[in-house]
Amino acid sequence: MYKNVSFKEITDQRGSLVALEQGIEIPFDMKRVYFIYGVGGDDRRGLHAHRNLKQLMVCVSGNCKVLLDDGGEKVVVSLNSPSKGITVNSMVWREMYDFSEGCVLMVVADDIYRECDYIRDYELFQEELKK
Ligand code: T46
Repeated sequence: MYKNVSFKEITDQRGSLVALEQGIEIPFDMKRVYFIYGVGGDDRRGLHAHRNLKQLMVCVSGNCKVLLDDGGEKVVVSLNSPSKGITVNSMVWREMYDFSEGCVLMVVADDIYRECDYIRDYELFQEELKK
């Protein structure tokens, strides 16, 4: 359903740097990067699954929680470091919540934005899992 990933931090007296390279830290062909920020602490985002999309999620600032649900198991992952993230497979329901002030969630995706890849209804998600 998901995998924890850690990135090398290059740190000196000026601070730290993390680099993500396709084929090394990013285990798929990268087609899109987007950022989610300015989310209120009581707001919940996601609430959908993707039919095909694979993604890498990293909180590059602040922290948030991600509920992942493959229809059988549910797990909650805390994203709280710019040097740690998760890769999330297709057909996983996700909900992001508990965003800290100043949280910036970076997501790298293996495809461009296609609304037809989204399943935004939980019952439909369960039905499609059975196919
Ligand atoms: C995901 C989680 C982690 C675009 O026009 N282009 C884009 O690349 C994206 C991602 C979204 N949009 C539009 C579609 C909606 O009108 O931006 C609006 C907000 O998107 P959405 O409500 O899907 O945002 P989240 O935060 O619920 O979900 C997003 C991603 O959409 C989704 O793929 O896995 O973050």
